[in-house]
Amino acid sequence: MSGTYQFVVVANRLPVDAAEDGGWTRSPGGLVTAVHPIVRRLGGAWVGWTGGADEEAEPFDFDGMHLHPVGLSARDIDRFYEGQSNATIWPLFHDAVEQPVHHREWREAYEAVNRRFADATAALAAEGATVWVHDYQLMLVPAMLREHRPDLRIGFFLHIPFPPVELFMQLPRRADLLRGLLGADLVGFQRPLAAQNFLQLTERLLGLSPKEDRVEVDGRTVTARAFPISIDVDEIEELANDPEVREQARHLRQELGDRRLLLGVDRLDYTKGIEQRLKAFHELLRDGTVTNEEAVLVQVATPSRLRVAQYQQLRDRVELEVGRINGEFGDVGRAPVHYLFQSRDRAELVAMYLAADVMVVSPLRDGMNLVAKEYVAARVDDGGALVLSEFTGAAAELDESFLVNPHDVEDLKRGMCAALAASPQDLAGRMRTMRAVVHEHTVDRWAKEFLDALADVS
Ligand code: ADQ
Repeated sequence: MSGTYQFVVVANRLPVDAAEDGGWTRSPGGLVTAVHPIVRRLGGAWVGWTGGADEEAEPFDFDGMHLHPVGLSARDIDRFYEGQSNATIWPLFHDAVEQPVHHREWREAYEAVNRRFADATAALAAEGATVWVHDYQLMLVPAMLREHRPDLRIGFFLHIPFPPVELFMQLPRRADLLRGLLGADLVGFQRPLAAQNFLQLTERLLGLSPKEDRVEVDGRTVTARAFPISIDVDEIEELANDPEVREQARHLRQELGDRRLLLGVDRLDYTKGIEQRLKAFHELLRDGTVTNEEAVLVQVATPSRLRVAQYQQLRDRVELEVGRINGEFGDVGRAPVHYLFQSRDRAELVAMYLAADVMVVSPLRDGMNLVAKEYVAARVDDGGALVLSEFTGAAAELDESFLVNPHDVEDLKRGMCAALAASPQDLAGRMRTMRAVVHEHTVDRWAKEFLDALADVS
């Protein structure tokens, strides 16, 4: 059975959020911003979950896209989303910085939900259509789709890192997952090393013979290549030039007095190195390298995956550490750490980026990290300093930042101090170079390069 859509995007979430008036609004975020115009231009469809439990929403049209919801029950959310996706695959693919948890029922739910996504997609896609599947929640979809619809051109993009062979080998039913990805014609990764890991694994696990960026499987060729994702630079720059946003940034600086502002902005996730950042700042205060009169750390942490045990424990540890630092070094009306367990809108984020002297991005492992790129795009004044973990995909492009190893607190402290001590001329030079990189490589270009390559390889 085939449908009528020539282009179908398949992602865990639909590109919309439920609005208060019962309707829908477009979700924020680079992926949606980049892919929406393409889907709209091609009159395409998007298959994904609405984010609610047990929802049997009917397909609907939104801003030129046909949206096809896949309903998840409370049990699916528990096992497929919070379990297999976020407590097994997510930690394992991030260097196992938290212990991955393995459960048979989770794997079964993952397979069943992937099957539902694949079936919905197979029914929507026209003969010979292009399908673009996204991310670690849906790694079985390419093979499931190809089984029914060998006529389709299938691309897959992984937003998170792909682990080294030895780590991937820990996964129960690991070959199934690998075969799932091999259903695609083109498998895209953030970094070349991830593509290499994937190709090596096809040799080690399935006895295939990868050559350069390709591997032959079942008489087909699968290409694996890096397509580093980026951001909507124009959107960030527009906000950064908006007089209201600039006023907000000035106001923020005034509120904090003449202290230097260090900033962290992340989902509250153990891969983001928030604890390491706090520890480094704590030690700088303890050593007397910085004082509460001189510097302040603002940490914005978006609530994320709150029902997963590892995230609840992380929240407790982070809040304990913030309390400790403020208790030890704070004063009435002057706390060294301002911790916001909140999501902020884009304009407010950009105002914070503009106000920050030092942006600290310290993940233990991160596929790309868009916050680092957003900070650079926001600094239309060429000001500010970026401290960036070597373990992010972004580090390969933003090598004029202060690169640090966040596993080594001493090195993180060194990076933060170097950024605080650097001269304005040095910082402006670095920022100009990084801004040129981000300008050159936008999220539109990323989407175009992936889709052009998909058209070429298949
Ligand atoms: P994430 O792990 O979610 O993405 P990141 O790339 O930093 O991480 O993107 C986060 C986005 O959320 C940014 O656009 C940021 O502005 C926004 N955000 C973060 N904290 C916020 C807050 N408190 N309030 C409002 N907005 C906030 C995954 C991978 C990354 C990869 C992306 C895209 O883990 O490695 O870069 O997908 O592929």
